[in-house]
Amino acid sequence: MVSELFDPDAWEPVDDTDFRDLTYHRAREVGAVRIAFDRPEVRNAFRPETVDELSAALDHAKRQTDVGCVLLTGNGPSPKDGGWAFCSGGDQRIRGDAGYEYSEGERSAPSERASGEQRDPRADATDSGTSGSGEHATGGAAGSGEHAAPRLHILEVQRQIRHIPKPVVAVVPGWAVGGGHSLHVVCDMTLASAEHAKFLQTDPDVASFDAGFGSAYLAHQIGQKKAREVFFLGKTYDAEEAAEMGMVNEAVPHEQLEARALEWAEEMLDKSPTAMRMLKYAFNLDTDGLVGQQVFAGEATRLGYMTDEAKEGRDAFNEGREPDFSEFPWHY
Ligand code: S0N
Repeated sequence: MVSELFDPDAWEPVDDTDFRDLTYHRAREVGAVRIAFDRPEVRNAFRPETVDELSAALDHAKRQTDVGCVLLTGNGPSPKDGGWAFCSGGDQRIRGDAGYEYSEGERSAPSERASGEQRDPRADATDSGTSGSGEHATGGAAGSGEHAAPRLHILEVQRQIRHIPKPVVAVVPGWAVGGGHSLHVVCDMTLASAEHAKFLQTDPDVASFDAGFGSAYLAHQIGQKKAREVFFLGKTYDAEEAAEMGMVNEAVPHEQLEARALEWAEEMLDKSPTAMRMLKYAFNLDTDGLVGQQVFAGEATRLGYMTDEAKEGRDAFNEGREPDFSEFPWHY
């Protein structure tokens, strides 16, 4: 069983992956993928290997041109006590002095497994356009020994979620806590179980602090006073309260959570991919500064390249002649 809320008729596993801390499926009828934390016995806490796999799955999803939506969720319930979780943040049991520690001897190659190809990790840095943001965290560092260093790379995954050119929906069946709370914050939208979802920031209790999107962007969503309350008081909010605050889009009966998420995906898949991509990057722009502008501009460049005007510029150069732009209007 993948998860009690998982419908095996709606999904099939993505073939070329062998994740340990995640499950990764593609919808049979819709261009959507489902990425799920699969450590329910620890409320889906992430360790470095989990983050590597999540990064690889997102990178894989990014590259599927017939996939228009990513659902990010947590499998459950816990076999130990029946508790539900989206994600409870960094696994505190393996937190070292300089980050989260890999297991002894861990040398997984999730990005290569996910993409089904042997890929030079440096290739990402030269990806064209914005969909190759060069930020996927695994770096395909398999076998190189790079994994030996303690990591704090969930922040790189946050940037992947921001930059992947399609909506990412957090589907929250239970606890969203600490770094898990921050992950739901960075997702484009959040659906939450009316019965079991709980939102909690414990960062200052364990002396960690997401001083980026997890806090400052949260303040954009729910306001400064409320965001400070979330971190400074560490209150727990249910799905209805979180929806009222503006950090959850909809509270859904638990049993219907994943079906509703798939309906949302279907809804979005009917829309124009270009419009959706430009809108996502437009929404990001004001909070992402020059990086946001660069990402948006990359997509604008892609649109420009597709025009006859751009083709004339390219062809003139290749044919060794002066470009003739006279037939193209100065639109206003
Ligand atoms: C989630 C909570 C509230 C659930 O409480 P509940 O339902 O009472 O269950 P428990 O009995 O407490 O838990 C069940 C089992 O799960 C284990 N467990 C739960 N969470 C974790 C965890 N995060 N790490 C390891 N184990 C966990 C419990 O120990 C228990 O195990 P058993 O059955 O063996 O006793 C409650 O569990 C809770 O409060 N959990 C801790 C939440 C937390 O503090 N998380 C860490 C917060 N900080 C971060 O996530 C780091 C932030 C971050 O990502 C970041 C930010 C900036 C820069 C870098 C980073 C980075 O980390 O990379």
